[in-house]
Amino acid sequence: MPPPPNQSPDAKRSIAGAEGSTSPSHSNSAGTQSSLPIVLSIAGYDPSAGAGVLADLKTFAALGVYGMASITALTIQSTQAVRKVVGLDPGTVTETLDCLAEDVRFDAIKVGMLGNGAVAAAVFLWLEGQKGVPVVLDPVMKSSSGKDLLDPEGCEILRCAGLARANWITPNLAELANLTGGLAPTNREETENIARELRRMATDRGNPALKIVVTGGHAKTPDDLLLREETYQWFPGEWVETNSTHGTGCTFSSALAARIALGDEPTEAVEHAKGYVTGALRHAVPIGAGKGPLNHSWKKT
Ligand code: PXL
Repeated sequence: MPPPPNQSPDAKRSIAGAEGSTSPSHSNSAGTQSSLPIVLSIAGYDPSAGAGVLADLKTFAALGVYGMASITALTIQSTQAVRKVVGLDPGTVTETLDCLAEDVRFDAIKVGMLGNGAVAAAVFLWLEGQKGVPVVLDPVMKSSSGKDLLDPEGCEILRCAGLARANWITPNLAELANLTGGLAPTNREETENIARELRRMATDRGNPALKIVVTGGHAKTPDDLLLREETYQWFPGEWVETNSTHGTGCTFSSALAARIALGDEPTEAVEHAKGYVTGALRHAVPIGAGKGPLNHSWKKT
């Protein structure tokens, strides 16, 4: 049975939560009543809540969408390092996703850490049943402390099924290099060239409309590049001096998914997501002895 519609898909929605409204429904631009957009995160579990589904849910709440989360892998970690990754059984992941999809229709889906090839294959197979739902793929491969968060088979699935299905992909510089099989870019021109190569790979897989956001957060000039169709657009970033950077990529991709669900145009969505992450970095306070989390609730503080 198809799930009930939540709201008209193309309605531009107000940001209920971010504006402080507690109302579960609000008017869209057409003046009709619509409910809260629903955004699903398919990602890993970080018990320190800086990254993974917990960070995603905090981001969704801050940006005024209703978040759901299906876990792909457990990690054993604190702010200091990832000690261990425990992948979930792919059948459990599919069952969870089916269970949710029988109940609601998603306005956007964010895919983050997948852990291994078996889970990645199950997720992209399931996504075949989610036609028309925008998918933001954060191609998570390694933790900032250097632990593998995806096995080689999983990386290959990102390059094939991932590039074929995603509407958006948000690699950082290292992930861009890994996906395209080369070196990480060191300047804007190289970033544009490698992003073009990634787009060519997506086009070869029948997906020329893939929007690529290369996040430069790890560079001293943390500018982001949006490549869509043949157009390159740079979003200048502000360097924030802080040790609280754990989960920056997760937060950016889930903020992007939230803004897409709210009806933003691509440029607007990237601007809003980047602004949200910058604010969350600027308002972060030290937590733990390692790389601490962002302050996801900064809009309320
Ligand atoms: O930041 C990448 C990342 C994504 N997802 C989970 C993580 C991490 C990094 O540690 O633990 C669950």
